[in-house]
Amino acid sequence: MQQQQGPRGAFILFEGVDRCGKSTQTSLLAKALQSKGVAVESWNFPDRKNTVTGHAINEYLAGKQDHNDRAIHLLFSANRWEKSDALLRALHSGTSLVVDRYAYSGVAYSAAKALPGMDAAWCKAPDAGLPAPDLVVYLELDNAAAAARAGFGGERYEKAEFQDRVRAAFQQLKEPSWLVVDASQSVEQIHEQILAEALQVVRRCKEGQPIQQ
Ligand code: T5A
Ligand code: NA
Repeated sequence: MQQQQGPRGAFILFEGVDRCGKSTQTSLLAKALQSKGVAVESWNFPDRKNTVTGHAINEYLAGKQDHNDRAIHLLFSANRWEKSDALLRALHSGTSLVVDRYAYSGVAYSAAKALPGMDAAWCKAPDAGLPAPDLVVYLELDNAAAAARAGFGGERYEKAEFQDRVRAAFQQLKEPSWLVVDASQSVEQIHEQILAEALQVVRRCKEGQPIQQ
């Protein structure tokens, strides 16, 4: 597909296990970029509200509805595809997106189930071709630090043993280009490390760095 060139917004993604601080850092970064004159929106996946798949995903996560494991994996991926045109439109219109979870979560949480026939390669396949983030910020939080944070709610994946497997799955997915931040630091310390890098990425995208897939 012919890539549109020219100035555009940046796609900055936060990934990590539950309670690593994604929501906190997503909103801090969006506010900081905005205060520096960057047009920015905060998004999160799964989008439980504005999509056809969102309702089913919400019911599944809340434990109100069971689904075949492959089917729910494909629904999470479809949830990203449903938003992909709007995502590209936003970037090309010059709006940067600070996003809480995306395809790496999709693979890590499904692969962590360790089910036959659902290895990482199978899990990655339906996301192939999605617009790729310009920066992946991985908030690294070990078990002890995660356990010290506010208790898990009742959602499906919020169990310590499963989170360990998710963490291991993320380690397998990690790429050298990721910004890995020690998420046991203070909110402010974490934010400062991310902001510096994010500003550089925003500048490169403004200069027309093409969107990867
Ligand atoms: N999923 C998702 C899939 O299975 N497949 C997929 O394809 C996708 C996209 C979504 C669930 O769906 C799964 C993964 C998830 O299980 P969600 O609604 O996005 O769930 O929920 P989470 O992302 O897990 O959100 P959490 O609320 O668990 O965690 P956050 O956003 O990482 O953390 P945050 O910022 O809310 O902070 C958690 C707590 O820690 C404190 C905060 O105040 C809060 O109390 N905190 C800190 N405390 C000390 N030091 C710091 N530096 C702190 N930062 C935050
Ligand atoms: Na969150």
